[in-house]
Amino acid sequence: MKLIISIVHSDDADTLVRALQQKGYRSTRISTTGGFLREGNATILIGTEAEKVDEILGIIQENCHARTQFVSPLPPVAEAGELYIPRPVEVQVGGAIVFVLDVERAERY
Ligand code: 2BA
Repeated sequence: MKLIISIVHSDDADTLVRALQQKGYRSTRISTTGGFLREGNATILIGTEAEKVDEILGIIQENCHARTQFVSPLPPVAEAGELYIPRPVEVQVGGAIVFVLDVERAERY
């Protein structure tokens, strides 16, 4: 048994969960926040048999898209009279960050 943890853009999460459901895969969506951008994203947990992992990774890849976002860096400590003009920095986010973990035991009561 494996646990797939996938961090995706909030806008892709519903489509991904629906696509998984259509193929018969159960999932759980958690609302999370990225440490760098400090913006909302979504973490999708999928418990599955080891032989299904590749198909699920394919579904994630199909439904999650990379995006470019701009971050405004924090202003440095400025001397009196200095003018700081922030220049947004471009970062590429996603499509999806995926971790595949071994599950020692899974039960459903
Ligand atoms: P954030 O931490 O908000 O990061 C958003 C994007 O900012 C990242 O996209 C990356 O392109 C950039 N970035 C992150 N840290 C950076 C840094 N120290 N310097 C420069 N640029 C940086 P992704 O790599 O696609 O990550 C998307 C989201 O996936 C992340 O949102 C975070 O929530 C999660 N994530 C990524 N790598 C992770 C990891 N190793 N462990 C746990 N969560 C991770």
